[in-house]
Amino acid sequence: VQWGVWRAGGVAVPLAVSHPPPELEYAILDADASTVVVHPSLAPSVRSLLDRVPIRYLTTTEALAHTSTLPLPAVDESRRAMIVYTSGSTGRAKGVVTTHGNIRSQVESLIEAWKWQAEDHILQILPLHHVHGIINVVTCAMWAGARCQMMPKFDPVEVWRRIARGDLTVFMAVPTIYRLLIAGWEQASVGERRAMSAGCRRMRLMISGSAALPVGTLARWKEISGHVLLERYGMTEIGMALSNPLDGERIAGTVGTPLPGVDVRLADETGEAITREGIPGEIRVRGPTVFLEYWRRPEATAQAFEDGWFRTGDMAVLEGGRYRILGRTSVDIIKTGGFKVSALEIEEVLRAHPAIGECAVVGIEDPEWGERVCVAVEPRNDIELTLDALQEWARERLAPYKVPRRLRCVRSLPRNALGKVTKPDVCKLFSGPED
Ligand code: MLC
Ligand code: AMP
Repeated sequence: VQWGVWRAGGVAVPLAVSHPPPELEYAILDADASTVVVHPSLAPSVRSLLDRVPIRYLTTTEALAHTSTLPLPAVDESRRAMIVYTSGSTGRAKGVVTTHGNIRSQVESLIEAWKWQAEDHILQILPLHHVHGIINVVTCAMWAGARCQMMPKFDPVEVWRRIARGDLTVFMAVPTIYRLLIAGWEQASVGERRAMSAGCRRMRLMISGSAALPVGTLARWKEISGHVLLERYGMTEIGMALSNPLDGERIAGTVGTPLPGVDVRLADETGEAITREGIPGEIRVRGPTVFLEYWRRPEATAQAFEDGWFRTGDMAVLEGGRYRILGRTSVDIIKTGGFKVSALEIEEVLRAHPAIGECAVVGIEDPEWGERVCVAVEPRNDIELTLDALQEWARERLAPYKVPRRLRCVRSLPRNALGKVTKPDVCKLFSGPED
């Protein structure tokens, strides 16, 4: 569907199959979609959503049966190609617009750096509404003429079964997935383990990204698979920017050097470039891989750049010519299972709950998920609130990975002298044992 939309000169907006109706509706309306194409299995829920809005609706079966003889337009590289929705530190999710030229640059950079070939064979296990799955895996594979096998939902047992067959050459995942695969390997019998590890050894490349790869996960994966995971760093707005080398030493805890065609630098608070090693700064990125705009948000687009450089909001330091990520400039951005979520966006939705007076969402460090979404609540009118009830309510309104995993009810949230909630103190509320 995506490549058909592109050939017809349209803009493709990948949606998440896991999202509840309010999240889908937000993206469909915000993107000004003219047509929604859905697989028949998802048709009932999406159809009812579109009853209220005049949008053309097609199932994939209908789309395939539709044979048009209209001539295809010439598609200019500067034309908009894709909008991917991403959470930021302000307001609701923003649509990141990339042009055909941006996508070509992102893909060519990875094909060169990681030497994609037509003989490659990758298993696609990631969600398709984010760049890791849709650009790094699917688009790179198709561009290289490689084979891309789609797995609709990640399942560690099924992934290991496919790896053990021994015909995959490249694998890409987020750190949480490697953790889940390690747990799957450890539960297998000795014979199964041998076949699983042998399947890994037949691959030429295994990559981790989208969140910090814990050094322990890297070490354990090496014991199991024989691979030192290639860790790289990217973002929806810029595609991939930094990568450990394909050939040469991969250093644990670092994300390597700029990818081909990507300009990267560190900047201090005044925007001045930092050239000395060991001094922390914000990662800034420039070049043809960088997105065009946030859809219909010219102010947010303007604020995201300084002197032509995109401000990532990630802090890093240079060590021996390689970048080490230190964290983010905003406490309100949470990375959980490789998904970026906004604390402010979740708070806004939760405030509509009848038992919530005020709330504060934080990301609490977690060995498996990177961070877990946790919420501290001031109950409204002393109505009792349980985590189960809150989750059930939230699942109907928020993507599954935005649903809080822990809840603390407090008489009043920690605040500073100006009455502003202090998030570091909110984090401390979760330092005790789980409920
Ligand atoms: C799920 N669970 C979580 C959770 N998500 N617990 C805590 N935090 C989370 N975020 C729990 C559920 O409650 C459930 O528990 C169990 O895990 C299984 O739930 P699930 O919904 O079936 O999870 P699953 O589908 O297995 O999802 C896990 C995952 C997924 C790791 C496969 O998070 C994933 O696909 N992550 C990849 C995200 C990604 O592609 N990001 C790229 C963004 S682009 P119980 O107890 O009920 O069993 C980007 C740029 C770049 O970042 O650089 O790439
Ligand atoms: P997204 O906005 O969903 O595209 O997520 C991009 C963010 O993921 C970046 O801004 C980083 O915070 C984070 N990220 C991506 N790769 C890495 C990595 N290798 N190490 C640490 N953080 C990463």
